[in-house]
Amino acid sequence: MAPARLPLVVVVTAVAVLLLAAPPAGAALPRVAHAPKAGGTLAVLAVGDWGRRGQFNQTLVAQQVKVKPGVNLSSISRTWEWWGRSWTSTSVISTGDNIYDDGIANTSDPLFKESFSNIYTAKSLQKPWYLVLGNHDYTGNALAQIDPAIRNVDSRYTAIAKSFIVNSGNADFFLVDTTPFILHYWNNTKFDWRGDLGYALTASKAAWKIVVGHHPISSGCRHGNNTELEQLLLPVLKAHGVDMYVNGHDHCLQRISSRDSRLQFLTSGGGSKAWAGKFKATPDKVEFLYDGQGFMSMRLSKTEAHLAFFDVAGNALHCWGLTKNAGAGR
Ligand SMILES: *[C@@H]1O[C@H](CO)[C@@H](O)[C@H](O)[C@H]1NC(C)=O
Ligand SMILES: *[C@@H]1O[C@H](CO)[C@@H](O)[C@H](O)[C@H]1NC(C)=O
Ligand SMILES: *[C@@H]1O[C@H](CO)[C@@H](O)[C@H](O)[C@H]1NC(C)=O
Ligand SMILES: *[C@@H]1O[C@H](CO)[C@@H](O)[C@H](O)[C@H]1NC(C)=O
Ligand SMILES: CC(=O)N[C@H]1CO[C@H](CO)[C@@H](O)[C@@H]1O
Repeated sequence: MAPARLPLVVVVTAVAVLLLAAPPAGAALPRVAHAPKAGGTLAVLAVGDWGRRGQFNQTLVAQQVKVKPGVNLSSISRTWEWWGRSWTSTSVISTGDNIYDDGIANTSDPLFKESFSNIYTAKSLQKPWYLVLGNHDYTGNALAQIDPAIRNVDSRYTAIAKSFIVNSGNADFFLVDTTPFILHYWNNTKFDWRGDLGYALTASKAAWKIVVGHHPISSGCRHGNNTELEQLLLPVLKAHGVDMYVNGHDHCLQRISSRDSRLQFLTSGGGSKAWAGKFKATPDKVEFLYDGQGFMSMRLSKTEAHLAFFDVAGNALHCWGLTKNAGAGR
């Protein structure tokens, strides 16, 4: 059996190498440079599935960020003490479904201010927001959200393209547009950015490689794992040693360890409406799952990542650490 199979394996490997080594198919993914102060630890918040004019506890989640300096994490673990004391985010990541139910109609749509500018008023949120689009953004005018004119309305709103990279010193964030890969929504291979992503991941020198997309790959919440992304995106992430895949779409907070790679699947989709009360099985290891609202924070030094999920009351629900050498949770 083995010898008969060999030629096929060789061919497949050759094709894979070719694909990975090939220059990007289209234009390379656009980039934003956002490094913290020299030597500084990177502190990033991630929230998803939020824009509902403050309803469904969107406002509560937005306000909890404000009280973070008072959060006492030492009751959870000593490791977290330094983390709790020096809370300052350098940026915010949005995992998509930014504006419900149908995105915005144009860059002057009042819904944008009602669901974004007027809600995220906390001082710690007056930072660049890097956003991916979700399926609900697509049912409106998706292009309006990536139009530079949107920054005349609110200068924080940084979605410079459907897929782009944020170079942030200790970490590179690869924001990718998953909706075109979901057959249910769209079916057009001209939006296949996987070659560009693979190329950029190969070139990345950052300690942490973090890919952000709207749809989950592996999930125990309502939508479950996603066949298209498991087939199309997951192999690229594994081949390039990506540390974390951060997504929304499922309105929950969730950490899952990949069954066969270093990848952590992190869902931060609790920006407003939650409590779906529906769960799916995933073959990966569910480390933590909270069905309600909240957000995620990450602090990244070159060798350590400290992450936590918070609920609407500002409670730290689940904290964990990753180290670069061990490459696994502690
Ligand atoms: C909002 O949060 C409060 C406090 O946790 C909770 O009692 C309420 O059910 C939440 N509302 C919604 C719509 O989820
Ligand atoms: C934080 O929690 C720890 C452990 O419960 C406690 O000893 C400490 O006094 C608390 N600190 C503050 C500022 O509340
Ligand atoms: C933008 O969208 C809003 C909401 O649909 C609409 O009221 C307004 O007329 C639109 N503005 C322009 C310039 O098209
Ligand atoms: C997507 O497009 C391909 C190629 O045109 C076609 O074979 C396939 O059936 C389409 N899938 C859906 C779900 O429309
Ligand atoms: C595409 C895929 O692998 N889906 C899996 C999601 O998880 C369930 C439960 O383990 C599997 O049955 C599916 O095959």
